[in-house]
Amino acid sequence: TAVQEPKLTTFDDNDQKPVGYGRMLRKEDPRLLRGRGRFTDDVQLPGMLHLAILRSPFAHARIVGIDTSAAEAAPGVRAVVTGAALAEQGLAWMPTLSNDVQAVLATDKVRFQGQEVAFVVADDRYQARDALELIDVEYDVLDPVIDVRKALAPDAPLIRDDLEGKADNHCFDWETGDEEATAAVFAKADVVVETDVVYPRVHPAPMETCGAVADFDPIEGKLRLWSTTQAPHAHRTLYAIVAGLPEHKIQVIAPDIGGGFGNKVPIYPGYVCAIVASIVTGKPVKWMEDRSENLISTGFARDYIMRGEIAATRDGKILAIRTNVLADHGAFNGTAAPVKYPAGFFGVFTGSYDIEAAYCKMTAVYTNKAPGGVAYACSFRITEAVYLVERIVDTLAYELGMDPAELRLKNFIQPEQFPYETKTGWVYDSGNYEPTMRLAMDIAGYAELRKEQEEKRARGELMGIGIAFFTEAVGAGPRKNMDILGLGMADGCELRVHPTGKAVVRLSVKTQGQGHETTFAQIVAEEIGIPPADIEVVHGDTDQTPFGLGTYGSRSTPVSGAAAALVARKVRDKAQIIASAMLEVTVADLEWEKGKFQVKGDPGKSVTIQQIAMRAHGAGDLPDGIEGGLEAQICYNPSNLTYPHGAYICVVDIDPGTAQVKVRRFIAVDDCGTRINPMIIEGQVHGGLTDGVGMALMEMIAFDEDGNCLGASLMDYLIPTSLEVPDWETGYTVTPSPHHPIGAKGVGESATVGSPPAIVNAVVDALKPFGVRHADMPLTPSRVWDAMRGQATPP
Ligand code: MCN
Ligand code: CUM
Repeated sequence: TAVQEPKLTTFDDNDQKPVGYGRMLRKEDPRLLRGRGRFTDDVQLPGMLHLAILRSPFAHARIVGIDTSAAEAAPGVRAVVTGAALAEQGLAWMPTLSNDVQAVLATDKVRFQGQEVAFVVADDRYQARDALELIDVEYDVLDPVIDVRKALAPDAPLIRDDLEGKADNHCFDWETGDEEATAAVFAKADVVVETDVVYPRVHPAPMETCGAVADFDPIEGKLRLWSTTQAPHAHRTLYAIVAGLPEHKIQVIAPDIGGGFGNKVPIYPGYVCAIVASIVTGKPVKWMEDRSENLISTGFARDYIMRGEIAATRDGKILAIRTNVLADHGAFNGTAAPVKYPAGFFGVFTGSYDIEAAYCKMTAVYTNKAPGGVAYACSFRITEAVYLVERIVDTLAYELGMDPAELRLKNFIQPEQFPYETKTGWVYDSGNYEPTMRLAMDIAGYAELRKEQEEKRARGELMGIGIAFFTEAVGAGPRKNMDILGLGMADGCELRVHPTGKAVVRLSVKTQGQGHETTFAQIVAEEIGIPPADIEVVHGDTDQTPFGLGTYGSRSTPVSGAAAALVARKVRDKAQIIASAMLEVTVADLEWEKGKFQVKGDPGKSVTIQQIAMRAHGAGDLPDGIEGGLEAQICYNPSNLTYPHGAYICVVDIDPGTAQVKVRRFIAVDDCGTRINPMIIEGQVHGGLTDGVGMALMEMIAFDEDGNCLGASLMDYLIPTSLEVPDWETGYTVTPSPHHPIGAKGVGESATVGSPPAIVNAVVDALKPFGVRHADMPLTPSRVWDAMRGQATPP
C-alpha cells in the first residue's frame, strides 16, 4: 500500500504566509516516525567490536585486587582493561566539566554503586557481557556516606582521598546576595515564614541510553566518534586536550538522539573506554549501556536540600528571601554549568518579585552516589530555584490568609521596571507578568474553581488549586562571564545559498528531539524568504559545522537562533547589493519584501532571492568589491541571557481513602517572546508538564543505607505516562527579548521548571483542612497519607 507523503509545510495559523514562523510539521518526522532515524546504536562498521563495562556492586569499597585471566580466556574476548592498565597510560582519571576529576575506571576505590571498574572488548555484545561475570574483583567494603546531612560529620568516612589535602567531604561553598542587608530587612519584617524543602534526586531517563562508537584509524591518525552527546564541539575539544590530538584529527558525530534532557551533556567514562578500546584493538568499538546502567550511573538531577525564609509586611508585600542549601553532588563533581556558576543559575531564586534584599548560602558535599546534578530540563538549577521561591511564597500566603494569586499579583516586578536587576545581580531583559497571570486565571476560571473548592471542602472532599509563576534565565551565555572549561559560550553559524536558491545552514547546536531541523530552517526562511523546505539544517558533526557549545540550558534559540537570524541578514545584505546591480538602481532604492528586493515606489520591478542566488554564482561581472557566491558565517556572542516567564495553575483531587493524587486540570501560559513554531513550543510545553507530574508525584532516585540504588529499572523508577496526566490547557503571551535579533526567548525547559511547584502547591492546598503547610516530593500516596496524619516522611 502506498504511504502518503506527509504535507510538510502547512501553516494553519496563516495560510497566506509562504515562509517563516508558524505551525509547521517537523521536517525530521518522516524519517523518525518511519524508523529511518539513525541513532548511535544503529552505527555498524566493518569489523566492529563490542565493549561492556563491569560496575561496582558497592557504594564505597577499596579495590584489593582484580583477576581478569578467566575473562581474557573467554570466547570472543579481545581485551580486558582495568583501571591499573589505564593508569599506566595516564588515562585512569579524566577532568569533569566542573573542574573536578572523575575516575574512568576505578584504581584505588569505588565511590558509588555502578561505578566503572573494568571493561571487556569482544566480538559481540553477548560475549562481552558474559565475560564480565568472569572478572574476579576483591573488594574491601568501606562505610558509605549516603545521608547528605551526615556528609560533613567529623566521623564521616572520607570519600575523595584521591584529592590532595582533602580532609572531609566538602565539595564547595557558594553564596550570592547581601547577607547583612537581608538580615536587616528580616529584622524589621512583620511576618517571617520558614520552610524546609527537599528537591529529590531524579533522573532524566531519556528513551535512548548513552553510548558511543569509536573508530581510530592509525594510518590517518584520526579518531571518529559517534556518540550520544548534546555538545559535540565541547566534547571534541576536551578529548583533544586529554588525548593530546589536534581537533582536526577528532571528528565527533552526534547522530539522531533519542532524548537528551541533560543526560547527554557530561562526558561519561564509557565514551573514553570506547576510544581507548579502539586505539588498543585497532578496530571500531561500540559501547551502548543498558537501561539499568543508565539509571544507576549517568548524570542525575537536583538533590538540593533547601531551607527557605521569606519576610513580608502584614498586608502581603514581600520584602526579602533567604535560603540555605545543602547540595549533594555525588562522588565526583560532574555537574555541567558555566565555570563561574558552580550552583548553576540558582541565583534567580528571587523569582518574579520586586523585593528589597536576598541572600543564599550553599554548601555542596560529596556522597557515595553517582555524579551529576545539572540535568533533566533544569535550566542550570533554575528548577530548584523556582520550586523554592514558589513554595515559600505559598507558605506566606497560608500564613497571611491571603489568596496565593493575589499575593503574587501584588509583588510582581512591573513592566516599566525592565530591564530589572535582581538583588542577586541578574538582569531580567523583559517581562510583563500580570497579563500572563490573568490569562492563566481566565482559562482556569479561577474564581469559580475557588467556589467549587469551598463547596467540596464543606462536603469533606479534597480538592486543591496550585499556582506557580516563574521567570527563567536561559541562553548561556555572554562570554564575558560564561565559559565551560575555558570555552566561551558563543555559537557559530554558517549559511550557504546554492545557485538554484536552495540553502544549507550549519549549526553548532544539536537537536535531541526539539525539532531544530525545522525551526532553524524557519528562522532562516523568515529572514531571506527561501521556503523552509528548501533549507537543509546540518548539525551534530564537528567536521561539518562551526564551533559552538551545544544544546542545553535552552540556549539553542537564544544563542544559535540569534546566530541563524544574523547570518541570514548578512546574506541578505549581500543579496541586496547584487539586486541593485540587477535592477540598475542604488542599494538605498531597494526595499525587502519577503523573498524579493523591489524598487521603492515601483514594486513591479523586483528580483527574487532565487534569481539573486543564480546571479551571485552566474556569468557576468558583479558590482565592484563583491565576491561571487552567496554565503556568510558568524559567531554570535549574546549580550545577555533571555528571561522567559509563565503562569501555571494546577487543579488536583485527592482520594481521602487512598491518598492518591489526580491532576484533574493543568493550565500553562508561557511567554517565550517571539514564537517561531507554536506547534513545537506546545510540544515542548506538553513534555515538560508531563515531566513535572513525574517529579511532583512519582519520581525519586532512592538509596538504602548501604548505598544500593533502589531505582535501577523502570519498574522501580516510575516515570509518568499519558495515564497520569490530564489534557493540557495552554495559552501564551508574547514579550519579545529586546536584545535578541528576533525577540525570541528559550522555552525548552520552562514547563519542567514551572510545573512541579504548581502541582505541589495544589496538593498542599488540598490538604489545608489537615493543617498541612508543606510536604516533600514525590507526593506518592504514602507521603500524602502521612501528611494527612501529621507525619512528615523523611526524604
Ligand atoms: N522555539 C520556538 N520559539 C521560541 C523558543 C523555542 O519555536 N521562542 C522552539 C525552538 O526552535 C526549538 C524548541 O522550541 O525547536 C526548543 O528551543 P529552546 O528553548 O531554544 O531549547 P533548546 O533547543 O536549546 O533545547 C534544549 C532544552 C533542554 S536544555 C532540555 S534538557 C530538553 C528540552 O530542550 N531536552 C529535550 N526539550 C527536549 N525535548 C525533546 N523532545 N527532547 C529532549 O531531550
Ligand atoms: Cu539542565 S538539562 Mo538541559 O540543560 O540539557
